[in-house]
Amino acid sequence: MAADGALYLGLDSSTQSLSAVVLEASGGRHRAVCDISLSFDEALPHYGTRHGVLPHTDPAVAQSSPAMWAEALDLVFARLREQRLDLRRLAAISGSAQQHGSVYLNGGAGRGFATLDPARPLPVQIVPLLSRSVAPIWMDSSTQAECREIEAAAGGASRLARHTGSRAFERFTGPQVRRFATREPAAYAATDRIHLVSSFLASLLVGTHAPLDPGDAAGMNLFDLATLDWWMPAVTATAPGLRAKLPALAPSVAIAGGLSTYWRTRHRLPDAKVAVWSGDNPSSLIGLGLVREGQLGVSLGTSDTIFGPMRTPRVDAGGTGHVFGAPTGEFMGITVFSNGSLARERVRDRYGLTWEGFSSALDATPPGNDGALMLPWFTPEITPVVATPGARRDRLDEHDAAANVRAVVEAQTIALALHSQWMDVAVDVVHATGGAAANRQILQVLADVFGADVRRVEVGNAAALGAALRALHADRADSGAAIDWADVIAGLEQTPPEVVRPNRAHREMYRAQRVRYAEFERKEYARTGGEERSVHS
Ligand code: XUL
Repeated sequence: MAADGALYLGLDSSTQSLSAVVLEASGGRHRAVCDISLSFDEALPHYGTRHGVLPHTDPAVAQSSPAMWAEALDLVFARLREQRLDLRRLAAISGSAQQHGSVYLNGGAGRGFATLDPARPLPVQIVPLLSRSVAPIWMDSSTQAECREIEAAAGGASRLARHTGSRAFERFTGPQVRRFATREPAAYAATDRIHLVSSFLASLLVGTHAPLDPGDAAGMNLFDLATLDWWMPAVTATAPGLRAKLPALAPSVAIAGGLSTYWRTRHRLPDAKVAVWSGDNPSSLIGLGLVREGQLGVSLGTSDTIFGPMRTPRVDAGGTGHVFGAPTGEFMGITVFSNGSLARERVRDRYGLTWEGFSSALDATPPGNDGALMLPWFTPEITPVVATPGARRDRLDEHDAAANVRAVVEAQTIALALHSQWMDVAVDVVHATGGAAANRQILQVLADVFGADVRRVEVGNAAALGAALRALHADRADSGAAIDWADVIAGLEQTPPEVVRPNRAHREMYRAQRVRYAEFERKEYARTGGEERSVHS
């Protein structure tokens, strides 16, 4: 058992901000005592990012700054010191970061990490260690050619997906590395180590090259989910000499090291353990309390996302889903839809409604919408891949505001169910989060379509909270007092979630509606420019 009053810090370096959540453990329970966030654009304007991204003339290119992430880490510790926390009680730290982004370091990095001078600012010490000043991030879509080349060289999209959990995706690290190696061969040759954002930040904390966990490594198109090691056919297909430049791998529960002198001296911190970092999606899984197969998470935000633990790494033959490692040591499936809030807002605005009006429209219309259907592709969609935007309607009057509101909500929910079928999970509960989860009528549709209880889980920052819980879990395991993930989640003090139960009759009706929707989607997809990206090819 850790001493009562022990503190656990979880960090999350997302696209736009760095967040920190501190948990205090006491009597087998733990509660959040601090939750802060700093926006890169606002706190560090000298890097010139917009929403955390560096400006670029090519709209397909999205890059950010490793020096900025490092400076933010320093700044967040300075902010934590202002929080009236007794940081001498800090037992362990873990973290997560936006997935897929890569940081390129030269041969001096190992020694550089070990000898950071607490008297000097971090960025000026980090810049000389970089072999590439910028880091490509997950919003980049410039690597179409590299994706095709890697798939071809690794034996096809299907084989790549079977091993790594995903066909080649533009934003994944492997295609990004290939582009860099091809376009800037000298800088690639000068690269000694390629970190993900998560392992780069963990390395700064421990003062040595930190390992990658299976959660984040699986976002690279390089990692074999079956062997939990690099998959050499993909590594070889990606870039010359790449194997030697990849970080070590370690289970999510591993301790990467202790907090280095830089942090202990500069921020007067104790010799806290640093647990291996992970990607923000695996970390959010924990933050939302999803630790066993059967639980699903649905995040209704800018994009809609469905994800959940899987005992074994089953992959999506449809080519849109991903499998990552889960912090529990098992796996997680995830499917992302680009038409989330954007589509809901389009419908709301088109009919001049407020959100209250949107809810009233749902109340005023029958579940199943008298058979009216919509395909909610207001902007280009990624699940399924639809390049030509525009909503499609079947037996739905475009002028009927209420029916269109119900149609968009039912369409999005049925799409969530259809495109998560590949995970092959018997769903017993759905944890819903994100802005639109505040709408009870939407949660009812979710419960009816999935035939499962829906719990509305509202946490400030799920990824940072998940990282703090991971720090606690790793510390206990390292101290010889391991606790089950279910107990870690049960021990978290939270306001009890709102629970919405499914209606049996509606569930039956939605089963039939789902078959019609799938048929409509298949037909429209084929007719109006679905892009052929199945891994069956
Ligand atoms: C997941 C993905 C995003 C980033 C955002 O595949 O690209 O969710 O992790 O932070």
